[in-house]
Amino acid sequence: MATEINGEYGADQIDILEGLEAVRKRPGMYIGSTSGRGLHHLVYEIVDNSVDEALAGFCDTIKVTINKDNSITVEDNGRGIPIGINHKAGIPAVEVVFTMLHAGGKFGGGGYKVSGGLHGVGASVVNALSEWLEVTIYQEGKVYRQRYEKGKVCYALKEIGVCDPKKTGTTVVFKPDKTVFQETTVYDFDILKQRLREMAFLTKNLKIILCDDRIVDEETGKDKPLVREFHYEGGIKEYVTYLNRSKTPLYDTILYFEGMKDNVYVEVAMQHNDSYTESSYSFVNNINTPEGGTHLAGFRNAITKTFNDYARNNKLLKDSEQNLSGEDIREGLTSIISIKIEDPQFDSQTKQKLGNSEARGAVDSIVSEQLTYYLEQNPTVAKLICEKSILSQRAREAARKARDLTRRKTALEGMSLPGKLADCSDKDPRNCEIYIVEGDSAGGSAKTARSRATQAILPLRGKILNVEKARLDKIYANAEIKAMITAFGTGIHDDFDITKLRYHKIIIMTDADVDGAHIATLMLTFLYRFMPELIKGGYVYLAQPPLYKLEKNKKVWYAYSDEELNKILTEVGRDQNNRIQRYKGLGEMDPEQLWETTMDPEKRILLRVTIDEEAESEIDLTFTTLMGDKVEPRREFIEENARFVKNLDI
Ligand code: TTJ
Repeated sequence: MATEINGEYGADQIDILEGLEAVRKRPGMYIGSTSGRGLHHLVYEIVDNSVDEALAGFCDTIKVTINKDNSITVEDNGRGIPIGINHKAGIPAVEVVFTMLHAGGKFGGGGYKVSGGLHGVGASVVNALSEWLEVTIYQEGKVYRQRYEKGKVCYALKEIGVCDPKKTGTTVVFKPDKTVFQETTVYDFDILKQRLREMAFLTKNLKIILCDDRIVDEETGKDKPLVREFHYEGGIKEYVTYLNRSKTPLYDTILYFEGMKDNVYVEVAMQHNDSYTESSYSFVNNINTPEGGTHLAGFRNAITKTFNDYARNNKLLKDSEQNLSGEDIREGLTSIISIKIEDPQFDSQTKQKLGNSEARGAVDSIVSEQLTYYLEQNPTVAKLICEKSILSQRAREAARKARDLTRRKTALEGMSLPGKLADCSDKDPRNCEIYIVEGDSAGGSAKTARSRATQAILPLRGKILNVEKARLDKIYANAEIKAMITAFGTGIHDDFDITKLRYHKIIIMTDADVDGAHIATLMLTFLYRFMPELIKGGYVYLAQPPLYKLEKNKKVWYAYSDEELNKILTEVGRDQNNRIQRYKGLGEMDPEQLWETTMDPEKRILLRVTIDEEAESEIDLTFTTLMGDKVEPRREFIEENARFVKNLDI
């Protein structure tokens, strides 16, 4: 390898700078946005380069550090970015990497660039959007460095010292430019943790370390870095184990299929659990594809066909019985489909759905062939899955009949709203809100308190059905669920129509205690599983009733947390005659108080429920953890708190 270092710049440099200027002019075009999301993408763009080196077989450890000043250090033990002159550009290859815009795809010869952050734009974009960036390369016993500011070279690549010739690798430190990332330049440990863990799952045997150097021990005042290590020998097999960790698996093994066909590398891991919902996550070149695409279609086709063949051949399904549907076979299935492909094509609209047709065929044939063999070798597992699917088929049939019945009924009798609903008079959904209230007594107070024109009240009795633990037929037969569906007006599943939504705010109002939080979670689970569009569209809110009422000299204060109570007490003085009332539930408030504290649009606080799409696999876990029957993970979660709820003041 050439080690000559060139400090001269050719005419090409001009174009290069113009390239990076374009990135600074329109950063959103390159990294999606300049919000917190874009800020975190910078890290993924850099880490992806090291992951590529790991996939090529030359790197097994990547360390990411959030430094005290919110700059980021990424270091790997790969071969080190080449420092020799790139003859086309006339500058060292490393400088090409950081200063020339790459359209992605091939670079540096040999192999192909596999991973690539959401936008796969590369290191030069990160460089352009950084106040400064420094790269250090360890190669053949020497250490090289170059620094850039806002994408511009500060000095030519230089040798800065020597190192153990056995040490090789690349270290990049960058500080995001606050004039670009105006919303925030503070990194969120949990967001990085989430994605880096996912990357480690997707690349077996790669160790990724995340370190937060900002943390200081409260007692001693000394630095106390927070460190997390992700290293999975089993790769996506361990991912499935992780996703099923708070569920009860139907059988012990994780089914795993792997192969290469038509230049598509396919890896699939799957295991059923005893629940009724499917959790499938698909990836292309380590990027999540929430909308699926041809690879997912190939997988679904393969398992539907293979299980039906198996069930017929082994007389688990009689000749007179219908084929199992894909949904039946996927009931309670947790799966990861990960493919690597040279030239991924994403659908033009969402850019999230894979379009390559060779991916469909490759996944289909690899899974069909290996699953058929597996089922023949493991009849006990095969039978368990088929029996579960047959039960699902029967429940689905019963549910369909129940739905048809209600459809016919509504067609005959016209849309009849649930009896317990106190509807509002305004008919424009944009002005209307519906409060889903726990318990009849709180419901009664809310009905008196409400503003009749725009606020509707639907009281629900006690705990609502846990849809994670019930089959469809039982869910559709549940009175509380039926009441919600008819009140919303949107229909459900195939019939779902958001334009028929009768209220643009759906507000869940429960007691401010553990039981109330549990009921709210049950409702959110139902909404997330059956009408996710309502959550994704931002129509779902949580009301925030106060915890305390404080009276002094005929004046009244309400506190929504212990912290707030203390603050008020400090302000008004902690006298004897303070009257502090702790609300045990909504039922203890009279209608005026309920209006004033929780329902008055002028004064109330609402939390809007949102879904972080990049963390959907974790949300799934959130629900199963809260709703499932394993006690330990549940306690952990309650301590960690909900990450799918974001604050919004109205
Ligand atoms: C490319 O092919 C020849 C041998 O070196 C390969 C390479 O560039 N490997 C590589 C790049 N390892 N690590 C990187 C890298 C690491 C970071 C942190 C950032 C960037 C832009 C690249």
